[in-house]
Amino acid sequence: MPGNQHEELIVRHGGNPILTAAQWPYPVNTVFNAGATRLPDGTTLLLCRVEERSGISHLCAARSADGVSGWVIDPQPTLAPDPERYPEELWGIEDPRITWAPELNHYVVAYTSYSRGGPGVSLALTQDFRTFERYGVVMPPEDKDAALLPRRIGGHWALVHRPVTTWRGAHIWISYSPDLRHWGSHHLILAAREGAWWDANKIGLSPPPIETPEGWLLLYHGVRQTAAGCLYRLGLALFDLEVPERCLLRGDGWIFAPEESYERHGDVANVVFPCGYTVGPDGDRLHLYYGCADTCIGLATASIGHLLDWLRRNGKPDCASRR
Ligand code: BMA
Repeated sequence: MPGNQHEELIVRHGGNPILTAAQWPYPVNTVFNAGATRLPDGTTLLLCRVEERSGISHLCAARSADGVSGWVIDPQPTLAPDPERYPEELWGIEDPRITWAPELNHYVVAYTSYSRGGPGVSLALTQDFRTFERYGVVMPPEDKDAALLPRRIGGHWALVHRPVTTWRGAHIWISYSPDLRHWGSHHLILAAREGAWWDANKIGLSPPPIETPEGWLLLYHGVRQTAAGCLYRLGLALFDLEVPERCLLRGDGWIFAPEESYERHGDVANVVFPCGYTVGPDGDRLHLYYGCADTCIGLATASIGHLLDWLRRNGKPDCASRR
């Protein structure tokens, strides 16, 4: 392919952005970084991060029959910070990732709870996105970008997350738990690269891992720091289904990056940040919901088969790409 032509694996919806603050039934600053799921009746539910004009975020559900338009937005916050009972939510709750866990007959929402301690990972369980049972902080600060795998692995629940240390960058880890409350067996599963790489120094899980016959497909974001600010882009990696700490393949180049004006301009420029997806009835069509420049919500589609095919052609075992 000549010049700047690249395989377009992730295709933006022509009507983007599909959700903006202007559609909200109450005054807000911005809406972005939404978790997503398809409810049993086929409705697409987005659990949106809503930033108020205080800077504090809460979560608000938006429902649509076709996942594109006709959004019915809750008339008030669906899950608001509750710092009286959960002090870790003092400065708000952000960036939810939703996992349907059949064994629990509940959705498990992993979100960032933000307070004086820094951002940490909290869990809440729900069946209807109207009432929630909070489990509190499961990964203390600084940690975020977490999602639960939908089933136990070797008898334990698995949480992918992104702790930050002062030691050379922020990498993706996995931890295991018998009960969603007590976590251990921590493993680093994907490290940020170094130097000029697009995913140098800081990476994190984007939406929840996608289960495929070939492994857990992980869309992850890389944060490139430049003189003009940060650039958030997306890459792909594949992990073993039964030993998810084993990385099978990792792509070198990014596959999605801010290009459109609504991704390049906003409260935080140059950010594409998917926190959720739904899968079409064919089991292959991915509807990816992503925050654009921390200001609005976009939709893009991809084929899981094409993503896997790209990884087969462009990916390497991770040990080879660690440079
Ligand atoms: C990350 C998260 C996201 C946000 C992004 C860009 O650290 O906090 O919520 O979209 O920064 O500001």
